[in-house]
Amino acid sequence: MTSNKKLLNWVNEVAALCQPDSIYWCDGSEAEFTKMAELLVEKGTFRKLNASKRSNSYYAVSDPDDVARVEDRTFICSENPEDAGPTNNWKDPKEMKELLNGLFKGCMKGRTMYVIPFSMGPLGSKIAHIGVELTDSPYVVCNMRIMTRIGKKVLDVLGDGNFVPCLHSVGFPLADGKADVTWPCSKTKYIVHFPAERSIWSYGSGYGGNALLGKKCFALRIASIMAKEEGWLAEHMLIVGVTNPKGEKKYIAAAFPSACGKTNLAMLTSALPGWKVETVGDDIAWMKFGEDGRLYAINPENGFFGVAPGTSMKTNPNAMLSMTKNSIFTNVALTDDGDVWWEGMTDEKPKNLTSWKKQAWTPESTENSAHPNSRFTTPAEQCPVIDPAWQDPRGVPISAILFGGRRSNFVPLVYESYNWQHGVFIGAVVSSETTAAAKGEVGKLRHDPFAMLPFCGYNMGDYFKHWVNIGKNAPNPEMLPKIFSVNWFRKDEEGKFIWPGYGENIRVLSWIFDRLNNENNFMTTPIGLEPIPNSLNIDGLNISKENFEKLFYIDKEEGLKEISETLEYFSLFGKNIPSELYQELEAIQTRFETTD
Ligand code: TSX
Ligand code: MN
Repeated sequence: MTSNKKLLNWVNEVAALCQPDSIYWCDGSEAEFTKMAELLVEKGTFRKLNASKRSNSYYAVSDPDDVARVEDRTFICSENPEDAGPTNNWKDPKEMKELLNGLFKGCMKGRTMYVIPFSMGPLGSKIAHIGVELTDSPYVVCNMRIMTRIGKKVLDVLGDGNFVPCLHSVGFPLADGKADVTWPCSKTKYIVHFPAERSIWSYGSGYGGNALLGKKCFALRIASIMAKEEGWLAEHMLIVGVTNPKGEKKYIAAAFPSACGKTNLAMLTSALPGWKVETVGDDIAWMKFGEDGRLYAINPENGFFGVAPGTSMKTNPNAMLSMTKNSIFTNVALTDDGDVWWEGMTDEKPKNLTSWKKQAWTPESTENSAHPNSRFTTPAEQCPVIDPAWQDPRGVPISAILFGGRRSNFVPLVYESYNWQHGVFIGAVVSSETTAAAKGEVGKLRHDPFAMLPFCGYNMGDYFKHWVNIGKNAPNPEMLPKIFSVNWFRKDEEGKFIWPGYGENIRVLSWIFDRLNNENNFMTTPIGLEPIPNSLNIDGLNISKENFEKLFYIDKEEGLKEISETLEYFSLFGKNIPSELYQELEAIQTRFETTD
């Protein structure tokens, strides 16, 4: 299948270490997917869903201890601990290799080792990169076939070229006749990145971002390191195309922390007539300067791995319509007629369900029927509003970058940065209130710079510097995207959301669109450029004048408090924080002190 020496040698080395019973090279065909899915049905991992409800779709539940990314078990093993920085776990690469070699020794006994060549990005795109995942999990193979482009066609493009080696094991060997379980995994978990050799080793988990190594491990952590070294950007961003009633189209990238509705914004149904939003990607953007000096973005993924609860025909009809076939559902609930359900899918709850914990469930049950982090895996091409250019190898030209979080106060509905460097500051100070979807206290403000906190593969201070440098080294500074901050989540005194959000967010996108055409629809404030009165279209919205003003009100006292808190946060990164960010902080302070 390949004569790539590095690949053949590595597969042999890993086989000698992990001792699988057999090795299987994935060709990526439909027939192969079907065979693998049937194998998983036989093992009891998959259940085929009712084909008259959802054709060619499968249902899985995980071990209750293997339901989410394990950030405390995630490591960046750079030579120098400072290169991992204060926001990552670090261990000496030699020590870590020794530890992992111990764990991986014989870990695939009694299993097949699958070789999955995959491309992050359209095959042959100059912005795309190739990886190869070795895994003992057929569940991973099925999900990788939806989430990335896999198989023979990737080996053809790879030729003798280089790739990112991604080694994965569920850490549950079947030695000496040990019986398998429906969701094999291990209590011991390690998600490890080696920046020097650009490789990934993942042990003990079969779930999502821990196991589908093309996504968070490669396309964000390793790619962010490659991007810094090579002068491009690997970001936790959705990409959308927005068309106005005149038929003008612009592409926008946007970074939001988890549970802020990235997938919903990526597939937004416009509440304003004549406006249209189309999806390029919902999670990751790789961006490089084109020959014309503009920043071009690709979605390195091939599918959506979305959080199911809260997704409905009301909140995101395009996501619901995407997953009607050829999809995998993990940790949602199962209906009596062999379909899936989750909290928030319908107003009325089904009378009987089997919960993700395999227990009988009724509306009277106190526990959720679906795990809060339960997921759908579905092909991007099935999205009814997928953008015509979503697979364009050149990428799409980005005109604006949005940063947002969940903030009940202080941060206005929308404002624009004064310039690129100020925009980098806005990205660096993103913080978001925690939700019930994650462990820990609810409603607590957490910093999540650029929504990259768990995903930056190097020192976050150096990452800020890289963003500053992208602006300084831009081939044509005039062509840089404009940078905006958005916040759908501001609340009134009664704790109610002021802004209706969802499809109405097109009103904010339309104001941004006009700014991109250099319309004079803004006024200056200490923190940035806000819409002038009447420039944001709220026709037909049931929102009082006072509440509308509250959406944009900037309190000086709160502002000064934010500044001192930000100073404290920056000090965490010591000398790695670029001086440019301190300049921006000072400029904001001065603007606050000179306005009343
Ligand atoms: O995704 C969301 N978006 C972006 C949509 C394109 N959510 C869900 C966040 C959790 C994933 C939102 N929640 C948004 C939003 O814009 N806004 C809100 C807050 C909100 C919630 C409920 C209402 C209004 C606002 N309900 C009613 O007004 C009836
Ligand atoms: Mn994400």
